[in-house]
Amino acid sequence: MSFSKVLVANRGEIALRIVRACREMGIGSVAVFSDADARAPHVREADEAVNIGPPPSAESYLRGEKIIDAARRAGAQAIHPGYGFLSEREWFARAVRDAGLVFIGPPAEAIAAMGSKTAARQLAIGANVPVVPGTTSALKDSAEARAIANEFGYPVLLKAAAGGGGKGMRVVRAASDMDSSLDSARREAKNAFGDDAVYVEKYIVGPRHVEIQVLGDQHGTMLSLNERECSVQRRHQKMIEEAPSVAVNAELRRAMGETAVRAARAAGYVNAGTCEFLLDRDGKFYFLEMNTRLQVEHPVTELVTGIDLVQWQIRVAAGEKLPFRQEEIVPRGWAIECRITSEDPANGFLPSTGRISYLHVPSGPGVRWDGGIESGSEVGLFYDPMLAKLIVHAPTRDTAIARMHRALLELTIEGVESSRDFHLRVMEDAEFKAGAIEIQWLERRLDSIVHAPAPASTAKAAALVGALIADRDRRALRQTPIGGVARVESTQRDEWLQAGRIEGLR
Ligand code: MV4
Repeated sequence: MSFSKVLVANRGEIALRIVRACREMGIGSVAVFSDADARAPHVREADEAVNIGPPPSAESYLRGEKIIDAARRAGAQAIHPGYGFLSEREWFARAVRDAGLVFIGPPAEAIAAMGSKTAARQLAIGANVPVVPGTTSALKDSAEARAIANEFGYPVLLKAAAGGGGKGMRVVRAASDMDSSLDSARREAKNAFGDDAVYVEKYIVGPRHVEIQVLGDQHGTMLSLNERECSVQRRHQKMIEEAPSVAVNAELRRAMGETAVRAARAAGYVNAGTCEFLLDRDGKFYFLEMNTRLQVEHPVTELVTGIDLVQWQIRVAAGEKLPFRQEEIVPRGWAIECRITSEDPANGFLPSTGRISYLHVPSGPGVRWDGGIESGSEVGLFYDPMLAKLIVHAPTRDTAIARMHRALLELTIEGVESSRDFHLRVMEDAEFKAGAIEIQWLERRLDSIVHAPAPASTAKAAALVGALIADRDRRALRQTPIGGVARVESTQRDEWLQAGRIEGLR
């Protein structure tokens, strides 16, 4: 059994990713779109499209009942939620099922089981999955918090029970700070989640964020598709992900994979999911939470395992059996992903808006572009600033970094600021190249990375195109050894390339 038509309840690059999977599988696709997305690539590439309302998400992409209605009318048998929006709403998974449709994701019960962080910790402990030392129920007051903190010592971390994404989290370094920290954690948790329940954990210093992709079918198979290294993040937004992780050897990979599979099984999990871990400096790992959806960074896993996660999500949702054995799933080569966002790194990553006046997408060996934009796209403030993901695959980490650097040099985005130059600087960074990264690395190094000598901005190159090229030409000629070839710095080449493309456009 397979589906003949799937509705894609999302937008941007992930909607297009799912439409592409459907097309390769001979499955019809139905896009949904807000008024702001009428001309978006995900709409054009789908077989059919249904308008679901005005630009604000609350009036369009979050309107579950409208989306289910659109699926019914279009004759789709299943709904793929992508990530974000409705993907981890228990009520939506349930409503899809109650409408006689298939939710391409885990059962509503599994979403619920992992939704509360304290419940997920209890479930993990019951499944013999290591968690950070701490409580599994909400704190009564700061006296209780201090008593517990005394047991395993400071610093400790207060976390929102309903939390995720770092909201309602406070590091407490001394007993004297407990009162005020607990107050502010509760306030933030109440605001963000409508629930002020807070619990306490030992604070792990300098860990990496390593997550395990799992994939399960409806017949009892649950596989680990191994790890992703996601430590390069800023304010809980991942910027760069890779697979495998330099910190994980075959033995640790097996141990973390078996642990993730146990956690997933304990939650009654089916379909694709991710167990997040902290990996400390001693190689000890602790389960944090499970993301009950397809993740942004799934392509790095696809490239090193050769398994198309979106296609297998669809197949297992239709009842197919996974044909892989755990022993066959061995990482091949190295994959890196850079999230290309419409943010201005030089300006505190301020979101940038406007019309993409020019887009040149990298290509060549080992390069994958998962994008949701094209020349002419309007970038507004209604949705997430991620425009595209640039993903590379190469035999080793060093060659993957070189390949990503090369691909980023090929990328030109005109009309909005983007994170491109930031990613170029990271690929040139000695610590990044050495793999010496942990969850605080980027925030510690951000200033030096953003203010590293960068290629002149594309806009400047465009404005100065004539004089610039003449000037550079003269300099290059001066640098030419007699009888030799001028050596051209990559930043110079970058300016020329970009200026040339823009000039060609005129
Ligand atoms: C932690 C931690 C250190 N010790 N728990 C951040 C969001 C939530 N998913 C869990 N988080 C953390 N929990 C203990 N006991 C550090 C973080 C953390 C973090 C984790 C993963 C990825 C990025 C992070 C950035 C800052 C803090």
